[in-house]
Parts: sequence; C-alpha cells; structure tokens
Amino acid sequence: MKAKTIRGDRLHIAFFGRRNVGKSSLINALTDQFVSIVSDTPGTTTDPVFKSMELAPVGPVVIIDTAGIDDVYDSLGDQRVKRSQKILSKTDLGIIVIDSDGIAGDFEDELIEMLNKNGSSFIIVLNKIDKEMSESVRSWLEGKSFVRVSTIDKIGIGDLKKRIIEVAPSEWEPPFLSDLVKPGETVVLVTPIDLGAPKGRLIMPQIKALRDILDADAIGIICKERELITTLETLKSPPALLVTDSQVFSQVSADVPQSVPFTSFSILSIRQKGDLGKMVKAVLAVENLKPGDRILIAESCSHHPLEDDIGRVKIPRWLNAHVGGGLKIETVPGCEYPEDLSQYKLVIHCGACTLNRKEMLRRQSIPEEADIPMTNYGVLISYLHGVFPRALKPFPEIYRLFENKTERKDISSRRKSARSTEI
Ligand SMILES: Nc1nc2c(ncn2[C@@H]2O[C@H](COP(=O)(O)OP(=O)(O)OP(=O)(O)O)[C@@H](O)[C@H]2O)c(=O)[nH]1
Ligand code: SF4
Ligand SMILES: [Mg+2]
Repeated sequence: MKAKTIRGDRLHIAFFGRRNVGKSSLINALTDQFVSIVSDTPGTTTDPVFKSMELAPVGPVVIIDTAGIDDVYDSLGDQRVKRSQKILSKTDLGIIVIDSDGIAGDFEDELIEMLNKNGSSFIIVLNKIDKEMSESVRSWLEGKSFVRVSTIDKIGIGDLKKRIIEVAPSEWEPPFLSDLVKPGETVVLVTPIDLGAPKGRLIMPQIKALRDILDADAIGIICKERELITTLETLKSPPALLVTDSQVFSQVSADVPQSVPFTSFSILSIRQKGDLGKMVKAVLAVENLKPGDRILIAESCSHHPLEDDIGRVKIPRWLNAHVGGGLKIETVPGCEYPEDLSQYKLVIHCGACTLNRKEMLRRQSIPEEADIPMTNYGVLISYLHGVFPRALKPFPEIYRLFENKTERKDISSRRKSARSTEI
C-alpha cells in the first residue's frame, strides 16, 4: 500500500459498512459522545456526518459516519452509494464494521480494495460480539486481523483505540502551533542564546514554530529573553501567543501580561508527539515525592550531554530543591525503559523531538500500564517554576482541568530548603 499525505491537521477516520451493523453506535462509544443517531431501523444514517474532535489519546481527528450500504441500495446510481464513495477520498483511516450475526462478503472485499487503491489504512471491526457469529461472517473473517467489540456491552473500545494508533499513517502528527493562531496574528518566540545553545543555528522546536507560523499566515517575531520587554513595547497590540524556552519560564512569565496566552516550546512539542493531558495530570505526583524515592528520566536519544544538561543536571537540581533533596534520579537514554518500572515513583520523559507520535504514545502507554505516573520536561519545568497552570492556557480543554490550582511559588524561593542533591 502506498503511503499517503494526511489531510490537514486532523486524522480523518471514516466508518463504513452495511446498514444496521452498528457504525453510529460504535462512533458514539468510541468518542464517548452523541455524534450520530442510532436506531434499529436499517438506513438510519442517510448523509455522512462529520465531527471534528480531540480523541484521546489519538489526538485531533475528524470522525465520519457514513450511510450503510448493502443489497437494497447497492446500485451504482444510488445517491447513498455515491456519497459514501466520495468519503473514501477523504479517508486517512477506514473502519470497516461488520456485525457478528450479519453477513460479510463481496461488499467488504470491495471496500478493502477501494481503501487500498486510495492509499488509506483500514481496520476491520467485528461488532455485536454479544450475539452468535453467523457462518458468513466466520468464513469471511478467516485469516484476517480484526478487533472484537460490543458497543452495547462496551467491550473492545480500548482495543480499537490502540489499534487506531498502531494503524494510523506514521507521518500523521497534530500541528506544532498553527491551530493556535489565525492569519495576520502575531506570535512572539523567546529563545535564550546561552552556553547550551548550539553554535550558529536554531534547534528543531524553534524551527518548527517558525515554519508553523508561516503556514498559518501569521507573523513571527523572535527575540532573546533580555529583549522581550522592548519587543512587546514595539507591538501595536499584544501577541496572540508567546512561546518561550522553558529554562527562562519564570523571567518571561513576569515580563508578559497575564492576558497573553503563553507556553513553552517543549510543551508544544509534547502536545504534538504525545498525550499532553496525561502528562499534565501526572505532574501532580511531584507533591508525593520524598527523599530516597527513585525517579527515572527517559531520554529518547543518546545525545552528547552538555555541561549544564537539562535532563542530567538542571531537572535533577530543580526537583531535589522542590522535594528537599535526596531523590535517586537515573537517566536512561535510548528507546527502551528498564525492565522493572515499579521501582520508580515518577517517570519524566524528554521532549521526544526524534520520535514520531506513534512511538511516543507507545512509550507513554508502558508506564501507564504499570501504573507509574509519567510527565515530561516542559510540563515539569512549568510546574517547578511557578507557571502552572498558566503555561497551559493556550489549550483550553486541558487548562480547564487545572485552572483552580494556584500558581506555585517560584523554584528560587524554595532552593534555600534544599538538602544535598543526589543524581
Ligand atoms: N446486540 C447489539 N446490538 C447493537 C450493538 N451495537 C449496535 N447495536 C444495535 O444495532 C442497531 C443499529 O445500530 P446503528 O448504530 O444505528 O447502526 P448503523 O450501522 O449506524 O446503521 P445505519 O445508519 O442504518 O447504516 C441499533 O438497534 C443498535 O442498538 C452491539 O454491540 N450489540
Ligand atoms: S528532547 Fe529527547 S530526543 Fe530530543 S534531543 Fe533531547 S533527549 Fe534527544
Ligand atoms: Mg448509522
């Protein structure tokens, strides 16, 4: 199958199948929302239904429900067939739904052929597993891989989400920031040029931000933290968004009016690569840490550590200062975690700039399955530097969960109480 380019910023997931197999029921169960009307009358969905949404942990998607097609309507002249076929060309990922006690055969084979021709990935879903399987369905499924669900008994919905992440085209990722600004708006980027900055170039998240600003037909202004106040003073109106390097969070948050939405490159980065909401919830585990607890810092590449390396020096120093010292912090570079994660009280993941979203979501699911909280550099630094939850304001769905949390005191005021730092 040839790889295809993803339409826009959202993964388009379309549900196909015969009438009454439970396409609309499956969409409602998967999204945990009422998207489409369900009824036992075959042919209930007559026109395609589009719903843009955030499907955790998959990311921003467009869910498309289609009219069921089968023998009754299966003539090429029928408008339903034409409309459903049109959807095929918009599909990044097709979900072919069949029902356990129904029939499956040529129609489903044709769907697979058309999706393949279109370069779209697909998943076969066997719905209504609470009912006995018919012979037609059993023989059609032979040798095929499929996900078993019952929307009535709410079985298999989690398995389908996992499969969607596995099968989603690997080049698919949500935007870095282009969805946060409108054409003509201004974005200010704050990038310190310190000893840690590479000579003569910008780093990947800064380049991505600049490119996304251009893609959004917005205006990008870039400055160091020392020039920020002057930069803001030269603007006729406040910027629509300000993005800073998280290492100067405290200073920048003091210089920027509360009304300006502001976040960091590393938070934008992890929003693009992983499930930001979960990373944010997990950061609250910091409050339960005690001296002696083991912490794992997971870096997804083995870069050459700098003198004042963020993962090996700065984060351990800030975290120990917050807890009162004595944490046992280990750093693991590369793609795999240590075998036994249960010994750790918290996993802190790097910005994942070398990973694609699929791989990052996989890495996020491993500590989650072991019930170990996992947060990330950008989220943790915002928490430790007193800009939590302010740095989440550009993402209203996540901010709302934490807006009643008061801003934490700046880390510098806590340092005095820090005991010895063990790295
Ligand atoms: N037993 C059982 N019934 C289900 C299940 N899922 C859906 N149904 C029932 O199947 C019927 C059809 O469901 P819909 O979701 O409307 O099916 P559809 O494929 O969208 O149908 P059309 O829009 O007509 O093509 C409804 O009566 C649902 O309650 C299931 O898992 N088990
Ligand atoms: S953020 Fe992670 S993947 Fe990117 S350079 Fe740092 S350690 Fe490597
Ligand atoms: Mg329907």
